[in-house]
Amino acid sequence: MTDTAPAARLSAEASVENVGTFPAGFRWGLATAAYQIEGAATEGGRGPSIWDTFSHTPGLSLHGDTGDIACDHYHRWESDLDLLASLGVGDYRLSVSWSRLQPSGAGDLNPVAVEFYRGVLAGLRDRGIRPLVTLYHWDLPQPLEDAGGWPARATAHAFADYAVRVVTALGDLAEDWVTLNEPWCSSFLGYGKGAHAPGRTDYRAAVHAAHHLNLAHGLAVAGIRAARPGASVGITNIVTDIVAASDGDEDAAAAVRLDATSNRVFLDPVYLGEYSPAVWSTLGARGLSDVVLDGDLDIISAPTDFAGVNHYQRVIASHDASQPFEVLEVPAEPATTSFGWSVIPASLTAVLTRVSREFTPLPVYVTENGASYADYVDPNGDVVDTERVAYLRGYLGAAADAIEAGVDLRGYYAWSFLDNFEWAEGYSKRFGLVWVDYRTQERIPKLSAHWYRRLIAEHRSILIPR
Ligand code: IFM
Repeated sequence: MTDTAPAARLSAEASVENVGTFPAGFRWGLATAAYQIEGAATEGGRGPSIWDTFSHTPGLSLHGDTGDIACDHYHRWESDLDLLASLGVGDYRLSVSWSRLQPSGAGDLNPVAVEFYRGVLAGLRDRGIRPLVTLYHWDLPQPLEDAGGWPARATAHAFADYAVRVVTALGDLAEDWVTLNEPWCSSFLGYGKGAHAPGRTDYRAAVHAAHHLNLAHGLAVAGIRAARPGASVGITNIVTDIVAASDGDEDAAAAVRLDATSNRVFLDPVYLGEYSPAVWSTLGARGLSDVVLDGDLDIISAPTDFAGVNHYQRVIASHDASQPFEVLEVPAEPATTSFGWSVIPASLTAVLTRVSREFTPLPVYVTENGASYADYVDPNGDVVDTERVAYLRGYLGAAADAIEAGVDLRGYYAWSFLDNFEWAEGYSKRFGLVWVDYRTQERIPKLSAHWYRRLIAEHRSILIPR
């Protein structure tokens, strides 16, 4: 990618200077997920996942959008990897599709899918880009949902079996593995609120799903360790910055409950080997005590190599008896992304320092952070996303503040490499540093892509030793 018009428009406030100081070896990356970019939903032996079913159900995804074609990355992966390399990133977080690799949810992997992912991973290697591979980014094979989905304990064992097979088949091409992406979304959004696949609205089932996702992670860690002793493995959780709406006792208690259901139910068992009193008091009688068996917490807390943190929001919690868990949550102000999410960089510093101080001394990666804006192609053919540049500048500065405060932060993967299928919001929300024209599949690096490339180049030359 050459510096063209947008790069020339990098203004003083968008300069890459003074963003912060990052240690030697810091991983500068971009992130995607399989269902959001691949398309080719019925090709190469791929079977349906819960997201195919959900997005094809009238009324569930905006405008009826589906991931059938998405960014057509399945057919365009080589030119996409060229584009990625041209952005100067040394690291790329991708996910592999369970329903492509193991369409029935059991048994041998689909050789066509294995060949596809081996091509992608070898392509990254050939371009000098280090992959971080997520094994589950929400695309549960539909047959497993039909058999009970994540509320069923058997799904945890199915995931561990799948994970071992994948790491065995691909592990010579990737060292770094994330078991699950944001189990909060898979459980509470998918089975409780019903806003994500499979679209169920049963919070008891959601709590069962949360525990079984935690168990799936722990079982997979053990299996991966046995199959590939050299692999580096962790889990990625979304960590939300939660603030009580007032000093009152009721709102403070609501904030504790929201923290229990958003953060602690996933962070506690993996890093502390327990569900804390806040989690038990919020979720014990709402389903957790139904499913936690002797020995589960030992499995779930199997040592990992790093902690993945996805961060998007600060939310304000207040007591409201009509809401699930009696908590009303609203985005903090300023809520200026096109999703209505807050833009408060200090919340990233807060969650990183919290994870590091309260939960784990492990190296931390920001495995996702980014924002959707109402980007458009201007009459010059450019996408001048100054809001996203300001966002990245602010949040990377906040990441540097966390390092300064002692967090062992080793990398940052901006969400996302490409505009893509934003789940129930379809194609209406653009998070990419690269614009995708979904009609022609043309890619246009936005101003933010030029900025990020320049930032990476600058920071490579002003590294401080760790
Ligand atoms: O697009 C998603 C991604 O799949 C998971 N984390 C949040 C992103 C933005 O909503």
